[in-house]
Amino acid sequence: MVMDKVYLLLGSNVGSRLENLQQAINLLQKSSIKVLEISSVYETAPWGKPDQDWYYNAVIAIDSGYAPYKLLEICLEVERKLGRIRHQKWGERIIDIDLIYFKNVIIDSESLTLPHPQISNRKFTLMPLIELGENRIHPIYKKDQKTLMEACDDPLTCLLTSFKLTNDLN
Ligand code: PH2
Ligand code: MG
Ligand code: MG
Repeated sequence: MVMDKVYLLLGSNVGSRLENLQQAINLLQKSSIKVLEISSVYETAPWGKPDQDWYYNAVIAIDSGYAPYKLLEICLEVERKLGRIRHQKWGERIIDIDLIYFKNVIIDSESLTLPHPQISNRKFTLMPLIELGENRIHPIYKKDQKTLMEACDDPLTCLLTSFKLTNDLN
């Protein structure tokens, strides 16, 4: 059932953006994370800090036996392996892997907030998310993804591309 899934948002706006997203999927799978579904890739205007290049964003649904903090650690490790250096909040990045939903878990701690606190403010998150499950209910707002999208006033462009990401490691 869709509520049992874990959703990650991938983003890149530095270097070979498509390749960076694919490498992130490959490395997650090498860390024993099963990638079940992959959304389309969107080319998206930078949110939060306009003077940077456009992003490629995609959402993946995964099946991980890991608990939330362990999964977070693995995502950060994959970001490091791909050469991410943290400069500025909302600034440019080779790769960003964010936990969006972890089943129906709600956490609000220093290092992790679940669901991701910005879901309902970002079209670049909602558009790929809707592809993988528009009926999924946000455990705090109690609204489905389509309703969140209709209420979202993010004006930034989100272009559907025809690029494909794969979970096939060969
Ligand atoms: N990530 C950010 C800041 N701004 N803008 C877009 N379009 N896509 C992102 O993934 C993104 C962003 C911080 O994580
Ligand atoms: Mg992010
Ligand atoms: Mg992040």
